[in-house]
Amino acid sequence: MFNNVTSDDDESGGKGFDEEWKWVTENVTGGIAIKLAGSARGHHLSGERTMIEAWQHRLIASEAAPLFARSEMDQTWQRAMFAKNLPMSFYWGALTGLQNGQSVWDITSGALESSKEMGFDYSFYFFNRYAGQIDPRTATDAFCALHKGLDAADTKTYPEAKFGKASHKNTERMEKIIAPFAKYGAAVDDKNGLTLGQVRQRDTQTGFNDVGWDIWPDNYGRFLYQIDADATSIPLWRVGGPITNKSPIYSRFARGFEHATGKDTLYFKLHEGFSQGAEAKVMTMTVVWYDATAGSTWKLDYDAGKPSMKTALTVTGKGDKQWHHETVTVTDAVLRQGGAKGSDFALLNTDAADDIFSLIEVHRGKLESPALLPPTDFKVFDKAPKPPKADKPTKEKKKK
Ligand SMILES: [Ca+2]
Repeated sequence: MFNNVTSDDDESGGKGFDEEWKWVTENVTGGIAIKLAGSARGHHLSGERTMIEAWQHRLIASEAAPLFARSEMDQTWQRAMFAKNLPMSFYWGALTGLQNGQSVWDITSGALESSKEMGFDYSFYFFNRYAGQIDPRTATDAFCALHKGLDAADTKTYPEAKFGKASHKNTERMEKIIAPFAKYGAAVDDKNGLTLGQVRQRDTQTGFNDVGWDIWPDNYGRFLYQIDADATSIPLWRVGGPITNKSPIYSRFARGFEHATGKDTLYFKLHEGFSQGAEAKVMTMTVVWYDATAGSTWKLDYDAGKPSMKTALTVTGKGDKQWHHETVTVTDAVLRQGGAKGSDFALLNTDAADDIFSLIEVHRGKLESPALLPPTDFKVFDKAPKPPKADKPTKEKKKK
């Protein structure tokens, strides 16, 4: 275990332990363990993009010496932002940890004891299903959780000439970035949180923000990737309206069709190594979608090694405004990226009414046990969240 031994490139201001990191990577060939400080303690925390970009490629599908990463959940889960919706916070925190490549998530005994009655134990099962899947050739499962984060530190996507100077304190720039996405549900619950580092965010932020500083911009996933996401689908936030402590976990982020602008298909491909050989394979796919409109139709197609893709599933909406899991097993999946745009799977709109999706999972073979579903009925936090640790009066205030 080499806590804090990181290269200068991976630390802000180049203040890593470069010499030590070089020694460790050259000499410790049997396996290296590191700590990803703060990983999985929330989502849209400042700095998460830099951490993911530094570590994910070393932890997942890497040909180098095996690397292993842990992080623990502290009391963050009892603070205001997390407690806004516990199952939702744990779920998207777990996805952020998985995106980092985090291998082990140590949970405090208090959180473990509360997890069943408060409905967030599902996130631990989800994390465990994927955390050990680091080699695409032997991985049993792949997933893509649809998400867009508006990263104000990204000057390529949001040029300074149009949106203003890229600085962590420039909330005007962040508001300009989020404005065009307000129609898709993007919002800022706590403006002050936009300017904070992740330690202060976890302690004091009171709600969810969809724009942030150095936050993860794309889908979360393992070995399953969406192709041309922004050109073929729209991002969605807070599906079904403002987030409450009872909102389903999936309502936080999604993507969907926008028939009016010709965005009618979500294309996905597996990691190159996941599906090998041209023979027919048994695969099980699960799609989590939001049933917004009665009569609206969509379908799931897959690459069966034929000139055109084959349909695995067709669905017609009832309009019950609920999230549903659709699971289908096929026996003739080839999945060599032979579909449109080099895809293995596609979610297609088959009428003019738009549909919304949050998660697609692929399991090698048949399901050994029924799909584990997040609880729809759980106990909500009945006491006020813990007050921030940092909000003790400062010396400055005491003088007044
Ligand atoms: Ca439709």
